Amino acid sequence: MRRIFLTIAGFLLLMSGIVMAAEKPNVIFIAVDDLNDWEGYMGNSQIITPNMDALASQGTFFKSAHCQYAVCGPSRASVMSGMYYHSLGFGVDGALQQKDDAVYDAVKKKGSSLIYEYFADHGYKTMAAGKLLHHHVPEETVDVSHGRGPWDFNRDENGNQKRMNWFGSKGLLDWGPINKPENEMSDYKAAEWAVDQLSQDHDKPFFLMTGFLRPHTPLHIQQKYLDMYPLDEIELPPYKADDYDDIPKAARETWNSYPTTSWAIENKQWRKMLQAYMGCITFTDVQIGKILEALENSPYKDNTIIVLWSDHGFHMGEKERFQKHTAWDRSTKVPLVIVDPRTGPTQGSTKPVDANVELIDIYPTLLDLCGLPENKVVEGRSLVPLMENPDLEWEYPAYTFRRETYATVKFGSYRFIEYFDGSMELYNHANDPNEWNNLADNDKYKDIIEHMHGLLQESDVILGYKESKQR
Ligand SMILES: [Ca+2]
Ligand SMILES: [Ca+2]
Repeated sequence: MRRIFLTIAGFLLLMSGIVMAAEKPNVIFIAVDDLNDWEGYMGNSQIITPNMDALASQGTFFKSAHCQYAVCGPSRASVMSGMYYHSLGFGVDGALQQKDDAVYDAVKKKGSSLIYEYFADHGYKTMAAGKLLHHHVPEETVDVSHGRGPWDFNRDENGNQKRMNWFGSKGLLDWGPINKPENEMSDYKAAEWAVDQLSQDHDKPFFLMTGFLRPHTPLHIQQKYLDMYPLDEIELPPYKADDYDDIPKAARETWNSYPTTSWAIENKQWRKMLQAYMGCITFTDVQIGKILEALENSPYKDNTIIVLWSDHGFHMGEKERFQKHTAWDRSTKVPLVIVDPRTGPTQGSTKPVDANVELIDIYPTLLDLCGLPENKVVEGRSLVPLMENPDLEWEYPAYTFRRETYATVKFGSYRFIEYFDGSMELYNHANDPNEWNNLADNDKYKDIIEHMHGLLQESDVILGYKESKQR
């Protein structure tokens, strides 16, 4: 009798465990490569992104989310670990660490786990396609992997990469139509794979990751996407020809091997570059739309959290530049959307969150939303309070660091930057959203500069900065 009772008790316990597991929400985790956050981007800008717009209107759109390192590999290491890049032991000395295995090992050494592994340890099935860490993720560390497809290039008849416009010494920045069918693009295949996962039954809650390669360069995309943006109708981003007159040498010389805006204007390429970037974004939006539609038509639609983020911003001619790497908002600021269908939008797209947040906040936010125990090693903070109340006072700084180059902080309406030679920049976004007027030499802002310098001093970010400076 006792034995039967125990068996029944065990059965009930098991059932309650299954029910509890079934109640855990699924997660769809979408990374987009080099997607900047042009103002109005998720709403009414010239870029055609109906799917990302719809997603933003279903949840919380963070208008001032910042990456912790404005280049792919280190930023992704931060997002996936929930830690500042230099806290992982990288970024201060040695080469820029871009290897997935090295990031994986570094996180283990800190006694932590990458975000999907943490979910796996708490009963989740993990699935991955595309670019997540710098390449993908170590395939043996996820339950199901599609791997990552190759970069899609326009190619000549011999299969060699065919450049159409830019013949600089390095880098992938080129733009124009690709002579490859859409369904052979790596991103297309990754989206189809994710759609397929959503059509299947899963016996556990899932953590489904898809990382898109576009709009990362080369900006090669099917002609039909370019045709959506007639050249003469393209609105150029804000540009000030003498913007560099008031910034330090270190700022002008932050890594860049790409054409300048002056070059693009002189050679009548700026609109073509914008057309290609926007075409690549629309192509990616179509791929994202497939996943959202598959979710909508699946039994998972009411119990699946979606997070969409980009690894860093991207200059498209603003501040005399193309590409990333800089300490300015155009490089550090990214689109971040989190949707929880169980609560819906707090106040929807009409009320985006203005607070400065960091991409390392994604990790603890997802744990919070899914009711998983806190990971104490993680350095970000849960954004759930902001999802519940977009107007909440949120007086936290957002830091970005670049090895041997700069440390920067966004705090309130101010952006403050310190370069390794001690030179500085200060901008007030309240009246200078383009960061054109450097206030660092203006005595009126002495107290603010001191405060911002103090924030960098206090933070772990500056530790990396200091050590690096001594080298
Ligand atoms: Ca990137
Ligand atoms: Ca300026």
